[in-house]
Amino acid sequence: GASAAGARTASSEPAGASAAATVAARVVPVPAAVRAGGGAFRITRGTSVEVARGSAGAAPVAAYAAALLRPSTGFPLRVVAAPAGAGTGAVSDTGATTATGAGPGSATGIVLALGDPDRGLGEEGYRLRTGARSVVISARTPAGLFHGVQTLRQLLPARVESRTPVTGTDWTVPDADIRDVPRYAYRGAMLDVARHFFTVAQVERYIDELALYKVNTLHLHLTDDQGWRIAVTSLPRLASYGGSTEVGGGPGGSYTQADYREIVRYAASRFLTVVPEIDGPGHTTAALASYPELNCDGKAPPLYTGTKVGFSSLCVPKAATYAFLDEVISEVAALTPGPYLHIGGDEAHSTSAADYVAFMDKVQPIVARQGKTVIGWHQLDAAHPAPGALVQYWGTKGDETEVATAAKAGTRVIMSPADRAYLDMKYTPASPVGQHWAGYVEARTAYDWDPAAVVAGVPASAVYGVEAALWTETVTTSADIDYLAFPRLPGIAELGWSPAATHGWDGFRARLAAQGPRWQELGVAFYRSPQVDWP
Ligand code: TNX
Repeated sequence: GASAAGARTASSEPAGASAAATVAARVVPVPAAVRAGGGAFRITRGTSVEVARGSAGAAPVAAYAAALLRPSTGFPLRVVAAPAGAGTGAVSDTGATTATGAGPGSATGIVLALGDPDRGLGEEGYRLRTGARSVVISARTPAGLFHGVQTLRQLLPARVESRTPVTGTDWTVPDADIRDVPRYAYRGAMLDVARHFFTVAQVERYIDELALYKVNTLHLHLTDDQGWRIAVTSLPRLASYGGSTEVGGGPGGSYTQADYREIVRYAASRFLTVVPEIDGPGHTTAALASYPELNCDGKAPPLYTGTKVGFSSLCVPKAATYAFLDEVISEVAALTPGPYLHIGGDEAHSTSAADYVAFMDKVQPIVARQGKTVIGWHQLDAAHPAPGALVQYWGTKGDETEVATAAKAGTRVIMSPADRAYLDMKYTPASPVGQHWAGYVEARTAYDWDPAAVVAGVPASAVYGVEAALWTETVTTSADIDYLAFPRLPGIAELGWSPAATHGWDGFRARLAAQGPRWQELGVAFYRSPQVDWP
């Protein structure tokens, strides 16, 4: 469980061990370290959300926190700047007394403070301390504060997620002093918007679900055989024709550049980075159908609405292929503030091995010229991954020597083993949606593994993070997304965030059970796995 260090004796509140137990029974991902705080804190009608002195950068997170808590509590939760002269105790203090809000002149309410006096909170860590008069969240960055707010949210009763006031609720934050930093810098979720198209609103709904579990990266699989989903100004037929259908022959759809910018903006407001994927050389029928010159024989194939893989390829020897990729990648890169651009590279079964290498040798420099870091599916390791590139491992065997060799040479790995982290796998043969080529993936299977031990010979230091992937051949609605993602997504999220030493199925299943009522309030139609004792 979370480390239950130094119980304090100064108050009659629970000792450190029980504060840790309370937090470890509720919060996903389980925090790195929990001890006793200065007493429980009750949110009331008079509570404000305070931006600490010198913490102007915390204001957007304060506004977010207030907006999150207002509907269910019905409280005004005014966002205020720290009163002049009032010490919040949040930035400079390292001791218990002021931090708990006990001292005269200390802040009251929910306090957000930028600062890391003890050092070590890094880019995304936070500290959350309760006391009788305040709950203080401090962090070095707004992202850290945001993650701290997600913890605060999960410490409150599940009814806090209600969109209408729940009167008579005791909104008490249990006693705690949490110090929490992520295990991995990259904690992703992929959504395949190519096999079935999902609207901006549907993507934003998923972003909010991801943020609750401290996921910090949204990988959008924007192109595949069945659809091209992002408008490219210089190649308009990609979206207008290539985006005009989907698996099963429905109308498909595509994002305008404004739509995509909106997704990027919304993701950023939840501290998620968007990684766009332009898949190639395979998975490219939508592009090949839109522009005949991309085909070696100059003939456009028909649009494709089935679910086979591995039958399409861009024409590797043609110069037109790279002119095309240059246009696409430069436009997509310009719309994307994040550092990464995913170039796919999976299942290129209709491209010769030599052509595959030649293709990757040409595409990676195009990405680099746009100032982006390449991510590719792990087949890229069989070619020449560019210096600094990352690969995304989606195998199930763990014996791929080319992945180990590349990792030892510096290619970082994002772990998405299909038999663990593929959210499109069915839970059991009875699951109404999903596939099962990588097996059935129950809640425990999705959680009970170690990202550092997936592929033999990959040094633990080469593992950059984890990603839960949701392919959508069988997925058509937000309800389908919710069903497949919950409860497995929080398992992958915990693997990405919590220290390896906290790992344990028994503790996790108890925390998962506590999430059930929260999902009910949020309207998340989750899979009631029989492995979890849902309340
Ligand atoms: C394999 S995994 C694929 C996708 C499919 C998925 C279905 C990977 C990189 N490629 O094209 O959608 O299986 O589970």
